[in-house]
Amino acid sequence: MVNPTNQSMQYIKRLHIVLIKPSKYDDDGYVMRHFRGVLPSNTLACLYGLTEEVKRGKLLGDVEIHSELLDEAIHKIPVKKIVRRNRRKGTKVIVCLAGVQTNQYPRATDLALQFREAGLTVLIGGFHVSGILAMFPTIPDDIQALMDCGVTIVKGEVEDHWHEILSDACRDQLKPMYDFINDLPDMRPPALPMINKPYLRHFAFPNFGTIDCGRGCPFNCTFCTIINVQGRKMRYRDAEKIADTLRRNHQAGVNFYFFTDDNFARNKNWEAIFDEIIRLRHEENIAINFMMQVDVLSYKIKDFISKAKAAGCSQVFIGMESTNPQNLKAAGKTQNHVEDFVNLISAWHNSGVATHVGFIIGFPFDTEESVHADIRRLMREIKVDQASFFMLTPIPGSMDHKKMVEAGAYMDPDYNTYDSFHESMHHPHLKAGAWTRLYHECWQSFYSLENMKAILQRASKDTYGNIFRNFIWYKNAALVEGNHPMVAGFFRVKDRTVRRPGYAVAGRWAHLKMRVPEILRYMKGLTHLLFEMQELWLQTRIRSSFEVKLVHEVDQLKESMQKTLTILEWRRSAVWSGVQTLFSRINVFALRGRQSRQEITDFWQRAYGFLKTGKWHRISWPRVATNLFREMKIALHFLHSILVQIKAKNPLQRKQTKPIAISLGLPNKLAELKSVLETFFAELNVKIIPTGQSLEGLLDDGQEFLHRNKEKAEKLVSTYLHDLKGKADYVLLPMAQGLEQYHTRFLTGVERMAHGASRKLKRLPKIINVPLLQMNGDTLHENLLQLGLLLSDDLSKIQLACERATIKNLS
Ligand code: B12
Ligand code: SF4
Repeated sequence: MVNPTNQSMQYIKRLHIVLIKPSKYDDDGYVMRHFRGVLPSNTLACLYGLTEEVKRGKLLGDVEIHSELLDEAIHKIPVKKIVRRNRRKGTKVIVCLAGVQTNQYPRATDLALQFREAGLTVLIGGFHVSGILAMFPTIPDDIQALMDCGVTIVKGEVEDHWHEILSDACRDQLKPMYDFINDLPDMRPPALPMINKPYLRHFAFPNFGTIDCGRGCPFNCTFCTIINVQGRKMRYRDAEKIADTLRRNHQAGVNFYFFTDDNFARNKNWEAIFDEIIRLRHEENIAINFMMQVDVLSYKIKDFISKAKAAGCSQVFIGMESTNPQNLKAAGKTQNHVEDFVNLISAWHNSGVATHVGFIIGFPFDTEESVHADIRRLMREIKVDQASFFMLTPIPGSMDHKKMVEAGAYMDPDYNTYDSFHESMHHPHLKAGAWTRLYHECWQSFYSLENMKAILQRASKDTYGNIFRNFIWYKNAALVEGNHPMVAGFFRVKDRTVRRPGYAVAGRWAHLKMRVPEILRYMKGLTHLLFEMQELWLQTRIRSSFEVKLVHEVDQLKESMQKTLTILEWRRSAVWSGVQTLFSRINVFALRGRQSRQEITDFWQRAYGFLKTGKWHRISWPRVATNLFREMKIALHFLHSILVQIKAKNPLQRKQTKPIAISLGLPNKLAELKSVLETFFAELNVKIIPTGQSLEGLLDDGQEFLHRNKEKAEKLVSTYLHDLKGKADYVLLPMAQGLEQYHTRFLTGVERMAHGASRKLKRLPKIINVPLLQMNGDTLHENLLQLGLLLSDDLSKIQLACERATIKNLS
């Protein structure tokens, strides 16, 4: 082994910190790597943030600091290039193997040894070394062997010590081990995780960032390592600092987050954090969305769900683990009460937040039958939107692992299998192999077409896109690629030359012969998945707002038959709807209510059968052409819906709120409605733009003015709308008191002028002509309801908005 280059600090001009998050080996000894990843590493973001802080504070004097983030799940580690860089005069490279989990430890060890052989400074940290060293008084042989080779082990969190470690590294005075496990940092002062744009570009959604807003968990689950590494005392970050980071990241296009706290519901600062995020949304128009991990009791915390939703939470991951109370008791998960599960899921669901549960297979009381029954319960009774399945694993750092070591129980000596989708120990009721099969069956049943359909049919407009997107990710990972979604990405890459020691490196030709059929199989799987997802989408897709509104308008029409004032309007809207329906009929590109692609699939199967048996003359070629056209249509609509869902998450590309302009030139009586409307719009997440007094003249003189000064009126309307161009999607023109008899004609006049103006100006705000006449009672409620239908497709939101607006302001 070569000694580290003996440069003393004064000769070091440049320090290159290479932060590497190692991957793991697959069952054939290839490194698990994907063309595009799904989740960026928060450990890398944390260490990058801390490094930039050292740099900014010049804590290493004049040494130039460069950092590089490499995530082996998506990057090939350029070992030779890194080594070459270390040879440059005045440059020192330190390799930090970061956030190493147990299943990544074998790969991390191999990388560490390669870099050490080349004489580089190497450090290794993360949950494996921290966990195992926290639980046992002696250093395990494999870690000792690494230390003997000159690798520095970092046990615990480094927020308060990063600059010391770097300075020791620069002086070649690194200790064999740094132990901070009993010195848990206060999370308020240190720098926050920082995004690195070039790194994020390697992910399917580059607008995705991570932040740990807190660490620790007060509970005591026996399979968990968190409590033994990050402690049971909750620590949290400062709400304002989080808001600053979100603001900065938003400018860089990052607006979707995974808050990686193991249990956000126990973060003592949750309310301040949510309040800050809500403030950002409303006061600075910085709207972010996020997912987070919470516990089963989260739904009982006052205001937690409503504030989470208001802050932009779109999905929660809940450690449900099992629906068998005996299992939960055995795992020390005593806070999970099975009788809470239904209430928990419906509480989040009713708020429009998708629920994703973690479910562990292989607890002591699990049998094949009981697990199948549990999954059925999960799907039919508890009705979760998504589930991730894991095989129980004795992870070093957990109480389970410690007890098994002490009892001398069997555990797989290869840590590479400790990834929660391999059997790494024996099970009392599940035989080797049967356990893995059962685990795969859980994925298959939960992600069956029927269950996905049931889930999407009960999803709201808020959650549909998110759940649908996750289904694609999960099905692709678990059932097409055969991996756990949490280690998967898009399109597996296998580097021929980088293989686990003990596995032969295949020649180019042999590698190609292996890879080509593999890729073809993958493509076939992907095509099946695409058709299945199209079918799912056709059967469950959220109808266009036009379709939804039409149904509601017809219902409302029946109710408003007695109301002379609105009847004309409803009639007009029904005629307009008719025109739109007619248009969709003659539009050959419209999907026109297609509910399934089954008929097309059957046709292709029959045609393929004829082709295979040489009866090609029996194929109807005109139908081939029609079906090809239909395929293209479905594919385009499907693609469009996916793109819309992706775009909808990015406020840089699409506004999150629907601004609405309200003419403030209202007669006094209607001005009193302002506060009612404000509450109403706030619930609907619609922003109001005050529009000045420009239409006052029109409204004061009403109908007469339109006739007498047509030209002037037209000009007024046109300027008014032109001012709003690009600022508002709608203009609300509440009617003046006393002008009831002119209402419809007046609005028709204004609308006609707006149409005239819109021909010249293109894409002007739409005028809403729901009359807001009465200040009290049911009429206001009804009118608000009508207005809500025009502005939102979410019925539950509309109802809530109506209730709040009327009850709060009129009582
Ligand atoms: C988020 C997360 C994920 C994300 C992915 C990561 C991401 N997007 O950031 C997802 C959901 C994909 C995931 C998946 C899995 N995860 Co996970 N995950 C976490 C979680 C909740 C947070 C990670 C994090 O950001 N921590 C904050 C960082 C800053 O902490 P840290 O990594 O420990 O780093 C600090 C120190 O350790 C130190 N440090 C770390 N490395 C280095 C290196 C050097 C040189 C130095 C000086 C310091 C240093 O400095 C950091 C700052 O103080 C942790 C639990 C936890 N609380 O950490 C589990 C955890 C890491 N995951 C775990 C596991 C087991 C998995 C899975 C195998 C399956 C599963 N059961 O969930 C998969 C494997 C996927 C994979 N290959 O990564 C275990 C790992 C235990 C172990 N010993 O192996 C943990 C601890 C949770 C647990 N169940 O006990 N995970
Ligand atoms: S609730 Fe989750 S984070 Fe907390 S101890 Fe249990 S498994 Fe660990």
